[in-house]
Amino acid sequence: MRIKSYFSATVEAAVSKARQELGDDALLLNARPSPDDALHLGAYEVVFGIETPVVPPPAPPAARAERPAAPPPASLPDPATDDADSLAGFLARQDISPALIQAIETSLDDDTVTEQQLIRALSRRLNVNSSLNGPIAFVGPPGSGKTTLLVKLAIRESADQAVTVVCADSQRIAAAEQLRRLCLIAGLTFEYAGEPETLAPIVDAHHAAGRLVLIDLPGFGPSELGPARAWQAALAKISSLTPVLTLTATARTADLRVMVGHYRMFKPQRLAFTHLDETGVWGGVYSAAGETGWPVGWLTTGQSIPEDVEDASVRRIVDGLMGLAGKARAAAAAAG
Ligand SMILES: Nc1nc2c(ncn2[C@@H]2O[C@H](COP(=O)(O)OP(=O)(O)OP(=O)(O)O)[C@@H](O)[C@H]2O)c(=O)[nH]1
Ligand SMILES: [Mg+2]
Repeated sequence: MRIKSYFSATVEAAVSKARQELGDDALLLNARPSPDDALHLGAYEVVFGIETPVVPPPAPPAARAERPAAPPPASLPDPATDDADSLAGFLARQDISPALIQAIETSLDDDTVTEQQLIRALSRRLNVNSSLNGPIAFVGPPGSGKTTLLVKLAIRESADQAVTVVCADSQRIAAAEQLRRLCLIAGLTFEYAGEPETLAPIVDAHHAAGRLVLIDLPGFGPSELGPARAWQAALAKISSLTPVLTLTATARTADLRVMVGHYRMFKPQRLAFTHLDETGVWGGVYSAAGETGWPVGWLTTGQSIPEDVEDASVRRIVDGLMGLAGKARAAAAAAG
């Protein structure tokens, strides 16, 4: 949604100016006396939102710690040509954390590791859980794809159970309004918790009515510890809550570890990874999941709502890690 302000001597005149330019579909978000520095433009300001494609706005550039470019999927170590370091080298090329590389090497304890042994060793450190029971809150860094994931799941799940989307946000009126519009279009029940103390009663009421409740929170930057604490305290009052830490798969393993540290205060019980369409390196996903032990719930692979989301599976993550998905595609393309 694009936001635009109009100023005039009266609210009515400002609204009519906006309607002339934007048409009847534009949404009135706010009307207020003009701030001091805009008084020369008119005594009143009205703020309108104009619908753009039905996806949330792009993340601010600083919000993600991305790799410069996604390297192609790493190939499996070839015992015939690689030296004794090849396993560690292969795992390091996938950006698996040094601690996990060491643990995996130790567990294999053999210089001649077969592909199946490696797959088993990698798989042992992963858990997955995509169940959608009880209230679920999506937490994570700004722009990590929380709202997009929530909407994808809400739409997909609404075929099987009643879903309520709760927007927990005391500041970003436009973001809340955009989510409300999305829910309206998708036929989902929408609730807005504008203050932390309103959140638990809203969630508990919808949960008690037998509905799946999905809670959208804003991302909190490093300087927003105050609001983050307030919302964390609000989440702590919700019974049977599952907080899902939503992270971008394009971030480096070391950066993901820092984000996990920041968001531990929300007591995440699961992980979700987004932007998998933008990287061939799965070491961040693997290391965050392997080091925390938190089950991975979902993987997202694009902006399309609701299509670009899949339930996580150990097989999918390990295949991604070993480049098997790419290999299988290449083999299929060559065959047909
Ligand atoms: N390519 C790609 N883009 C994605 C994916 N998931 C989300 N996006 C895009 O990333 C941007 C940010 O997504 P949001 O869902 O708004 O992120 P957010 O975490 O809710 O952002 P804040 O609420 O501002 O913290 C949007 O442009 C999304 O369309 C994905 O899996 N792949
Ligand atoms: Mg959001």
